Amino acid sequence: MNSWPRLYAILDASLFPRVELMFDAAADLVAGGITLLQYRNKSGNATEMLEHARELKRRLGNSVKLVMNDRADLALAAGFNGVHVGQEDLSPESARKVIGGSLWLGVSTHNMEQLREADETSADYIAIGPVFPTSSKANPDPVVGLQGVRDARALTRKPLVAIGGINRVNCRSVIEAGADSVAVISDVMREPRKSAEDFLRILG
Ligand code: TZP
Ligand code: MG
Repeated sequence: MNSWPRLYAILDASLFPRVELMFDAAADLVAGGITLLQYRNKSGNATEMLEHARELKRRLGNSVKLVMNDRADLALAAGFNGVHVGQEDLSPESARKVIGGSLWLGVSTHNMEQLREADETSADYIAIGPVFPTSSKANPDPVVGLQGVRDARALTRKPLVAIGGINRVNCRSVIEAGADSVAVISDVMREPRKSAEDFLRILG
């Protein structure tokens, strides 16, 4: 990818009462211009996650880059483009051993100490957040605010993805604070195609 996408949509399986609705939402996001999509499933088992992931890959093909949340093994098995690990998942270097050199590795951080540490790893991008209050994550860390994004920007040259409570109203301020990209769950899920189009227009 030449430049890191401004909008990183996260497809959270828990938001869909039926899996077909999740696949529809994913297709709508891509129709709205999404080029980077993460599959996140905090309650599914490996079988279900792999099934969903393979189906996403089958339906969306190469029109979007796909990233698996938490599970390096499933990213590889599903033919995804990358994996995203948090502070309680495999360490970045262990995840890297699983996925090898060519898949992307993203790492979540929630404060400057974690960010500095992630910057020393082979991570391809670093996420910082929650920037604003969020209801999409259980037990979120304290919000870092726009100042947290500015501080993070000063500490890494890797692509910086801001996450948490980002919507169409505040996304511009997050990019202006130094993020390369905004990762969004709730504000791209209500009306996926339209919100993706809105975000991309606003982020220009
Ligand atoms: N990590 C930090 S905040 C968050 C995650 C997964 C949730 C982001 O969701 P939303 O709905 O965009 O606030
Ligand atoms: Mg995780």
